[in-house]
Amino acid sequence: MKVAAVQRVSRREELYLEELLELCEAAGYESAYTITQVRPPHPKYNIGPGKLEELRNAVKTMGLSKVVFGGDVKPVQEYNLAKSLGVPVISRTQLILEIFNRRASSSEAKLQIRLAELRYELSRAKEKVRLAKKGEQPGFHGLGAYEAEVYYDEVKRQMHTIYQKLSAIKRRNSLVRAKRVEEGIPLVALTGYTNAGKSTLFNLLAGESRPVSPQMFTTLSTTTRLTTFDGRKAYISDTVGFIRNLPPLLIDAFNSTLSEFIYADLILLVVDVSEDVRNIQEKINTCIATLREVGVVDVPILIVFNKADLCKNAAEYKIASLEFEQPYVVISALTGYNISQLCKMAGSMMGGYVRIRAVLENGGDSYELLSRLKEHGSLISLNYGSGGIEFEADATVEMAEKIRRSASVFQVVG
Ligand SMILES: Nc1nc2c(ncn2[C@@H]2O[C@H](COP(=O)(O)OP(=O)(O)OP(=O)(O)O)[C@@H](O)[C@H]2O)c(=O)[nH]1
Ligand SMILES: [Mg+2]
Repeated sequence: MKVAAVQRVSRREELYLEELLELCEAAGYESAYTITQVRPPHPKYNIGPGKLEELRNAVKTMGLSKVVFGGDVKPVQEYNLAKSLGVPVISRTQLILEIFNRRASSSEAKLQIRLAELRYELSRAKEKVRLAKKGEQPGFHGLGAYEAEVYYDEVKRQMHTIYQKLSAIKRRNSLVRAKRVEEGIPLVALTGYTNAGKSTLFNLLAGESRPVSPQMFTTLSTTTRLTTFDGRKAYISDTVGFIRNLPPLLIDAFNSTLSEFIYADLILLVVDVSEDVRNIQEKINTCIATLREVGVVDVPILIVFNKADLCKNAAEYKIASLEFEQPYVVISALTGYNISQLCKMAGSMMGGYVRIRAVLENGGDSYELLSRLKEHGSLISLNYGSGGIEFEADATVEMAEKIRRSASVFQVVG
């Protein structure tokens, strides 16, 4: 479907036209015409009258079927624009919702998106009821003010049902989480701007084949797998990416997915280092701000500069001019470059393990303990001697404590 992409920003605001075009592509649109304008929003049409005329011509002569705005458009402006142009007009929030809708596969993601859509409708319906009452435009969906209010209540009722379904899923997720905590195996969460290469890295580390693509928001729901970092077992999770100005209603709707980050033992913040420095900085800032917004305050973060293969030796040079406080590593998830260094750093930063040396008596209970140790840690050396079973291992804190209670010799070595 051919559309026009319109980006109006006020003075001193960034245009981000490229990102708008990428979003259009991800939604399945062909941006056949683009308009940019730097001016304060026109109260009636958002863009100025001259640009409106230009847009109307383009829609007519090029047979465009929709107009996509890169910012948010007020209901009254949307109404006036659609009336003047003769085609539907959508805002950035709706565009992102459309992309999410195309991608959602899990029932949780579907519910979360439906909730975000309803929230969007609700905020618009409120405004439209107000306008209809003032006689400024017909009510919602061409309904009068009374019907619009009925519709408004119906939206609220649907939202309530979705909340209930989502909280059942949330309870199930928290049970899974509780089980993981009981096991004592750390959780490492992949985060980052959309398209940074999170799923590519996840596939490499977990031996998986989750979908990967150059389009934005390929991943929407969370997958968690067991893997090892530097010989230490850990769960790794891949989930939805961030974007600047992520509509608050999407943050709210995806809250249960995003808040999982709070329970992580380490966050790998994946950043595409092949972009220009300004973009990289902006994306790091967006990601850190979004993490703070969902309540992540004291989880260690390792910045993973990915796609180093695309910028040869320039990566370190670019990184030197960036501002961030976290430790970092430069990798390529595609070629596997420096992955062992990443694993080493992640293994030590995620915590959760202690290196122990211990001696257990020969006997059934000890074998049982050792086999559990293999699940909750890793053996480094093992000797069966006359004095018992002597071994060195990395064990989860819980497992080390179990061993301490049964061991005749027990030492924490690191
Ligand atoms: N050259 C190069 N390309 C990469 C690398 N890592 C990922 N890519 C490419 O970048 C694009 C995005 O990768 P994904 O793994 O889907 O990124 P993501 O962060 O999971 O993206 P979303 O799920 O859409 O948020 C794909 O085309 C990958 O092939 C890398 O190290 N080098
Ligand atoms: Mg992905």
